[in-house]
Amino acid sequence: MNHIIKKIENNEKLSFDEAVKLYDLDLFTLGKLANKIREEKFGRKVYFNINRHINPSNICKDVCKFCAFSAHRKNPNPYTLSIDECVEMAKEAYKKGAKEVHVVSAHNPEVGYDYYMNIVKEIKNELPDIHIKAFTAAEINFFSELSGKSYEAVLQDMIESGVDSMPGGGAEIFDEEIRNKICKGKVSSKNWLKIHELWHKFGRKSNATMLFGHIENRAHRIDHMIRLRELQEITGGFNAFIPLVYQTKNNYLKVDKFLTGVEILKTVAIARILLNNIPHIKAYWPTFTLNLALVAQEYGADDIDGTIQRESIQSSAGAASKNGLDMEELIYQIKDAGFIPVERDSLYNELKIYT
Ligand code: V47
Repeated sequence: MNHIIKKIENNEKLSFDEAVKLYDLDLFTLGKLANKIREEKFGRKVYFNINRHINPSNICKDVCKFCAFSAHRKNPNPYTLSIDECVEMAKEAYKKGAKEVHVVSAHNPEVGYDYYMNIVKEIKNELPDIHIKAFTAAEINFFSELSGKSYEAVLQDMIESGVDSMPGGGAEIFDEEIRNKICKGKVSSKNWLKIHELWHKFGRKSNATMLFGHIENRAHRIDHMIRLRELQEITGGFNAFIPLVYQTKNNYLKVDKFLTGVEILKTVAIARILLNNIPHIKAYWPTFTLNLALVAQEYGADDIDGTIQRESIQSSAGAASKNGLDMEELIYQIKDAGFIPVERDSLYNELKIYT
């Protein structure tokens, strides 16, 4: 184990086997190694943004077992927002200080390709200053199937419509066997990575998620992170890695045990160590709980996401993010945990430091 620790201290790249072994370290040793990297990069800063999630429809052609958002037997409330409703939500959020809208939808084939592009176009027309982070690689794969256009053409349309950056959703777990069990038929791992690679080649930034705490094991998580590390070596286009803790309610993917806090924190710390080439590690508070997301800042994370205002995907499965979080509360909590809250924009430019 000592030679692995030495490699980390010397900033050397770990192999797959070495990375899996990191889980055998105790939490404090791992945390110390991860925190050193975090503090060298960002000191005691914790980044957050003022944002608003917009989820245009919950009608989905896909059948991911972990999803409680999609309208199905357990959640029989299908909805599709009109473009005007989406624009109104963005305007209302902007008035409250939001700098970003985060648009992610279920894959609804009935509304057509233009519906998705027009949501972005209309928001951008009304609010040229707001950053639009929109459409996961899973949606882009769906748009390509729906329209018959290539990934490049879809991405080009997104840029012309006003999308600024891409969120990291749809990655789930790259291991093909697990992926087949939890979200068969959705974008393949290879294509998820391809879409982000193309987006980066257009000069744009994106995030990368990993859904963990279901039927995957530690080696699957390491494999996932290494595939991201390899793409980042080529493009440098990922801003943040976001490990999403699996929420267990109202869906069809049953797990015996919820992840322990220790396992979650170890995974954050390993992400910080392994993904040294991705600038930010986000402990997304809705799936961590705010308390654990703050503790995770001592274990390698430097970001907590934002105020969110409204969120339907994870909250449908049990996360406490339905109505977002008040900014004053977020700032208070970050300070009380001994960190410096820094409001950032979507590309991590610092907007305000709350000393
Ligand atoms: O890919 C679905 C996840 C993701 C559950 O880029 C679940 O800043 C936990 O893209 N338990 C979509 N997670 C959300 C997403 C996202 C979220 C936060 C920040 C960013 C970013 C992107 O939601 C999906 C899926 O992995 N999800 N169901 C669940 N039961």
